[in-house]
Amino acid sequence: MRQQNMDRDWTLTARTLSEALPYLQRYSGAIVVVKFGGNAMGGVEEMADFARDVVLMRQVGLNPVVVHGGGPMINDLLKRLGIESTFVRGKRVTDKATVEVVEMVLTGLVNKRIVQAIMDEGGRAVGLSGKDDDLIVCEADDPELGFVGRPIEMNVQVLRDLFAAGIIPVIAPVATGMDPNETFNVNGDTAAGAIAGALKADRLLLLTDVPGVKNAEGQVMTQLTPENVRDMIADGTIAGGMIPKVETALKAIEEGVRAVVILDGRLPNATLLELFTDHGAGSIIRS
Ligand code: X2W
Repeated sequence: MRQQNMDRDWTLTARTLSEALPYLQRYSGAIVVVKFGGNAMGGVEEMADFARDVVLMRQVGLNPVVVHGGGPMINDLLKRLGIESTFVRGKRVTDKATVEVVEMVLTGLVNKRIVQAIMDEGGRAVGLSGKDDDLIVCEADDPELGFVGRPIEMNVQVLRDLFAAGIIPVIAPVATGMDPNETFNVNGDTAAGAIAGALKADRLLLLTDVPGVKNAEGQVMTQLTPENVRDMIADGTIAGGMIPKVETALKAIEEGVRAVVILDGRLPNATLLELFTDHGAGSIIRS
């Protein structure tokens, strides 16, 4: 319906769309893996905003893949069940009882919430875990961590089949092992990196709750090479929770991902800002 609404600069809306054309052309057919972390999810509104951006990506000819986390949601249920949980080097120590809760929360609650949000925005989404079609096969990462998996074999054909059908895959980071009945808990960033690497994705977007990779002065570095990142790890500028993220980025680039972006998923339209504007968002890492 035509509106004479003067509250908003509609000319600007039209110009923004027009300015996005070169980006839309550049990314046509591109594979973009988006890691949506539990801390970036926020409430119902933030989830709907994220879903709308992913549906828009698909609508303009990209092939988005969502790989999600859900650490805070796993913590909630473990707490309600009275199961203690600890982390070693950013990964959850996962015993038999814990891995059952992880699988229930990630492949059930969180995965279906995201699928539903994408459907509500008019897209088509199918939820999978690493077990479906043997998408992610793992071995134990470290005996100290129990059932935490490190991906050793990826079977991404199912994702290509979904792209061809116009369907957005939504992946929970739970994997199968070499032995029957094995279940592994995989760090969400690790799973997203392995999927992006196996697909040789054009972009891996790691949505988190910090603005990007910071230098020693605390400023966000907008562009980094893998060499810069290695130097910043060696001299201690990159520390703590950012280390697993940048290590995932380096590995993904080695495997053939063109660029990895670490950005704040709580920013409105974070993914669109990164993909379709001159402004960009967060820190881009590429050779
Ligand atoms: C994670 C999987 C979920 C995740 C966990 O159990 O919390 C390991 O630590 P976020 O929200 O992205 O942190 N797995 C091995 O990665 O969630």
